[in-house]
Amino acid sequence: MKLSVFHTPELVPSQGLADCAIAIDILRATTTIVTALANGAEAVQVFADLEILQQASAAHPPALTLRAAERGGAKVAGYDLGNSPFDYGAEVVAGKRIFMSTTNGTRALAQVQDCAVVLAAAMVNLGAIVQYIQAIQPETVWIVGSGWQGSYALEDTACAGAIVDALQGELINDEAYGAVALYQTWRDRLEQLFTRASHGQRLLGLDCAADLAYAAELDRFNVVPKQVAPGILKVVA
Ligand code: 3SL
Repeated sequence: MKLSVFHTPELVPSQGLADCAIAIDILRATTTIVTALANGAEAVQVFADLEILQQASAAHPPALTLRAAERGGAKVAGYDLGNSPFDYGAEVVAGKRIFMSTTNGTRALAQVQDCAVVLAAAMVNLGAIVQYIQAIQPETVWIVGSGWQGSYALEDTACAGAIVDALQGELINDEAYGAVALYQTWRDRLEQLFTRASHGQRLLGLDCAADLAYAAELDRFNVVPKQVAPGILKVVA
């Protein structure tokens, strides 16, 4: 198994596709997507653009629809949900389709949506993702961090490193080695790492300390979000 890590969606090769792509946005989009699906959401459908989200969600039965949007860490006015995993309890999301747009995480998913298998990973479902990859044995795997507006994010790379570390495949690029080293250095202090990260600092400024602790928790859920149609993620049966 050939494992490549890309720190941001912009660094994903423009030529060729991987057999499997894993998108990561620890703070907080993929942590929240995993939570929504674990709590019974029918699907999460992701959009880079809010206008397209509005059009697509208008065609879905209103009683089964929730609109979620975040910009700059805050919920966008007029939307049902923001991007905190604490917004996505079973009493809110069960049976609903979440139409979601976030600053970076949904862009990472969009960037790899043509790969044969597309998954969303976070620390909260790390073990489930590793087990799934081990079961399907793709030849090439891209692990893609969302970063923050085109730049590197420590927390996404730490999760990428945890996945590479567990899979023990062939490391294809320097980023994969760097990611493993970062994870091995911080594996017992992930919450501290997230607190030092620039986006962690941004979220602390928005009073989201609990979200950082939540995102650092390993294996809270045994759930694998998988793309079933472009931009639509459901739980792997
Ligand atoms: O950039 C994103 O996709 C978000 O996860 C950012 S935030 O954590 O909601 O600020």
